[in-house]
Amino acid sequence: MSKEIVVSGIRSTGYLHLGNYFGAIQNYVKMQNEHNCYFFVADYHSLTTHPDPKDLKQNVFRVVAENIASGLDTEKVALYAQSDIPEIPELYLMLNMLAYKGELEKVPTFKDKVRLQPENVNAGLLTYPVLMSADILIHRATKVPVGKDQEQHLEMARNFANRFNKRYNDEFFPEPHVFRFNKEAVRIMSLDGDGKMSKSENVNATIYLSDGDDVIRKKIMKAKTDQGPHEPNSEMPDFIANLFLLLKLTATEDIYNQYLNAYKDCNIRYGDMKKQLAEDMVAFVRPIREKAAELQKDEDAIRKILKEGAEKARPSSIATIEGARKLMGINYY
Ligand code: AQP
Repeated sequence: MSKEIVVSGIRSTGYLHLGNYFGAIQNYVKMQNEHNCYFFVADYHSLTTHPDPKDLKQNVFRVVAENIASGLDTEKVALYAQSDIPEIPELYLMLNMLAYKGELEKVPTFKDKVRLQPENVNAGLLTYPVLMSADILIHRATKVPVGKDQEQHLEMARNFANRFNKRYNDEFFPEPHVFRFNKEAVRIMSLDGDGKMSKSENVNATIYLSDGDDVIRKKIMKAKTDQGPHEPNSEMPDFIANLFLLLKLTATEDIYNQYLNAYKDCNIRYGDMKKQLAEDMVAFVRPIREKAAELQKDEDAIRKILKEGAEKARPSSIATIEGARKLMGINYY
């Protein structure tokens, strides 16, 4: 039986963090044995914020190194740079003809960006979900391991696939769906309780896979807490639930349960909990950081990985574009 096709990407907009790890990469690693996986560095997507050309290569190479250091095996998956697959922008152009200004303007992530960078509301920002759809549909993928923040973009990818099918052929693109191992989507909040951990925002309250031991300790000790619950079994505010989530993801079950019970019984000591979390987090991040740093020293090896990744990703991209061109009537010779 042929393996199901999986696609997912990470933008080269900075240092990877716990949100990228637990929201995306951890799922990539779990999927790599059973699926036909295409994972890419979304360097075209990062251009919407006009990065300095001097930084781009380093950012792309770091994303590759941090993915591998987190357990991705390039013998098992295709790991490539989006810009090495020319069929992606071609499909993006085709899908743009099926995407409407009104629906793109309503996308919450677009509205956020308009608020954050009012001086640079470019067409690339507006059509971000179309490019993301092209990234996925180019391999006719069915499973897309992404964080909760990307669910609406996936819905748009399904809409574009269905519109194409309706217009040109009923079955050309399968519907892509969000995939995750646990029912609940993981969303890692920033430690100050203000939004999510992010590559380019909340940097002092985001834990990066490249953070040193003491930086991790300091960030965790400064995490937002409150007075603690006054009644047994109180509901947690979201910033406290986030600390418990991080503890669950990195500590042993016994330790997690010990603090959870203390919370339920109203005798939680956040200082102790943070110290525990800091040590578990240091132990979790350190091997990834060290391996990623080692990998980044050998640029030729990273170039080779990207080149081989593109070679693995091109055949299915070419097949999709040839099929789409034919269906659309762009076949003159
Ligand atoms: N805080 C988060 N919690 C869970 N999942 C997250 N992801 C990102 N942040 C969190 C998931 O990571 C994957 C790659 O994200 P991306 O690079 O494509 O873009 P993003 O979602 O915009 O991530 P950042 O890190 O916040 O980047 P910037 O600061 O550049 O905007 C996606 O699967 C995403 O769901």
